Amino acid sequence: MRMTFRWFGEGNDTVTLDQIKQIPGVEGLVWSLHDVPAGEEWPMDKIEEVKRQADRYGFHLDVVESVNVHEDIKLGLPSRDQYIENYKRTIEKVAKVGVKVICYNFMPIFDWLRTDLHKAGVDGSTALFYEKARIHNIDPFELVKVINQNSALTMPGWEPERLEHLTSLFEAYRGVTEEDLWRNLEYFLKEIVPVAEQHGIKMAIHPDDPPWSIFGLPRIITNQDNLRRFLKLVDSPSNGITLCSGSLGANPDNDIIAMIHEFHDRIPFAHIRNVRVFDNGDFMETSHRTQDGTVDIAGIVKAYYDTGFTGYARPDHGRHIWGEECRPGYGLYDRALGIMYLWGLWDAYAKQAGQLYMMKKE
Ligand code: DNO
Ligand code: MN
Repeated sequence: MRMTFRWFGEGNDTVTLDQIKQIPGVEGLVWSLHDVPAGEEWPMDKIEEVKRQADRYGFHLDVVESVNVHEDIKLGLPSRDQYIENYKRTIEKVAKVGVKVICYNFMPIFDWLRTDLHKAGVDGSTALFYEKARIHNIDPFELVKVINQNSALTMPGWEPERLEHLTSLFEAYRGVTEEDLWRNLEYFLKEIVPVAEQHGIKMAIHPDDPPWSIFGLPRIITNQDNLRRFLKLVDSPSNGITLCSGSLGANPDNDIIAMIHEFHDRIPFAHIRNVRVFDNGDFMETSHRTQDGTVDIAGIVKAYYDTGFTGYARPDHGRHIWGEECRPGYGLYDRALGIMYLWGLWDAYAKQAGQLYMMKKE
């Protein structure tokens, strides 16, 4: 397991590289060019700038999260070909700074969605929260109004200019079925996976979060059967999964341990985090500790250990603790605690197997 930490870039993150450097066992930054709109080719000078920053600290940039997919690709519009060409050029460019894995998602319109970014827990921390009934009762065409009235309902990772186009985006998706989305995903993969292969890069799709349809939009990367179908669309090591235990874990029917055992050679990147799912379908993000949520983190780390996982991992979201002000879900403290929990589990399994090696005396 090669530990990484997501960093949103200079001036775009409250967490500094000095701080990340002191978290035990973190080798690399999970990065992106967050100011380049989806669909555009990434400029080489901006990529090199991140590379220089990482080099100063000895961090690798092996994992990009995300190169976002333009909506026209997901919609299968004729204009997709130009956006796919741009995507290929971006793959070629990030390969030049050593990238090995590109995380992306194929969710229509929204990335992860929550109803409360600062829901208070009993211990005084706050965390991301999803109230199922609230989302399910919203008519998509009323959504823009709701967002304007209630800033708590936000779409992280969203550029404001896209929000303005929400109504027309919903119009565009009218009548787009899950099967259409599968077809459009297959078309995209058949174009880009060969380019990724040529550059030694593994594409790694992130599951839908939450893993079910919202606002009537199709969502397909949601469960074990669909992940199996996904991997068969293009049967190549460069067509892989970012296995996110928190996203998939929001549906208690998902057996993430079984997924690791079935798909282990196609998981180049692991997001490990816990959520607590309530009986009414609401869920709250928690600490990484197994007992704090409904996702068996200890079992998941064991499954990675037992399958000889050598890919990249990161703690996914964390709570906001000790008064930290940060990007929702992306503070320093709880993610650092999460990393130590993951290492604790991993090292205990390694020790048990007689494979935990100490530092050599100099
Ligand atoms: C949620 C996060 C996601 C992820 C993107 C990847 O679990 O990890 O926001 O970054 O979906 O494209
Ligand atoms: Mn994730």
